[in-house]
Amino acid sequence: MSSEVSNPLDQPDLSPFEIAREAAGQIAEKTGIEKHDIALTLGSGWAKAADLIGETIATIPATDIVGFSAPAVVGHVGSLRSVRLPNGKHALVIGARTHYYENHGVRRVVHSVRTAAAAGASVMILTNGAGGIRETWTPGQPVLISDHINLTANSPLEGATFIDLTDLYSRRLRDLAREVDASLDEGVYVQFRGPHYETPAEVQMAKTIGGHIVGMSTALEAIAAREAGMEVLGMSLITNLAAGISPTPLSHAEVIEAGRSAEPVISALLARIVAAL
Ligand code: 8IG
Repeated sequence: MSSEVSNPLDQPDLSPFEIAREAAGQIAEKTGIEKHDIALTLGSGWAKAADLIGETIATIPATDIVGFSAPAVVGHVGSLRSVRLPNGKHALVIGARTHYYENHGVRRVVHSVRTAAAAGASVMILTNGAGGIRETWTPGQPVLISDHINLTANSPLEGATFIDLTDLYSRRLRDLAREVDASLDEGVYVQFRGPHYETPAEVQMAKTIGGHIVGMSTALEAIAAREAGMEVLGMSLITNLAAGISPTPLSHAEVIEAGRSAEPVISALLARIVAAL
């Protein structure tokens, strides 16, 4: 049935870290850049930042690199880019996200993050499009992630790996982002499995337990980034008000359109933040 070739991450006896090191080696070979200092995962609405942060040295289809899966969503770009920043450092731009709702297992979800760490990145910038719970937020607004609540009932950590998640979303990086744009608000990101959006009752639950943003991607990735020793900056583009917060139903088309119209502004913002790192 499936035409997809086998992925070594699906073999439980192989180490996902070893596969990530192999992937990082392939990236170094194909880009000619031995070390990438920072990495960015660009979610819905953020893709243009790749063009603004520096000079693209190489673009590789993600599926040419071991462990990466083909993207599931039309409109998601499945590429990895090596970008030289104005300060001479190198950024690995990940335009290929595997979502938890794709049911390929959590190892595949966090492979790009582990690969970025193996490629040398000490800062991981995770961006996404998400729903907003705070009534004061409007579609098209970027917000910082201050913390998360992981409602996937899963973890990228295997075995008895106890990792501290205090200050997971680095205060230093959030402060730095606000030096670039003092108006940036922040909130707690709640990761649901998806791919359905929440019911209004689920959004009320998320609000009651302390959430401000609802999404389907970033919490699991952030945990893996912390395990790998990276400093994490999380940013959400509020593409829609969460179900029941807005009187109108959610539509994927509207979400895409909000992302498209906000893209130039938030991508320029992200480029300025990267320049300030
Ligand atoms: I874009 O309202 C986007 N992604 N869970 N809820 C969840 N994920 C999202 C939403 C949303 N909007």
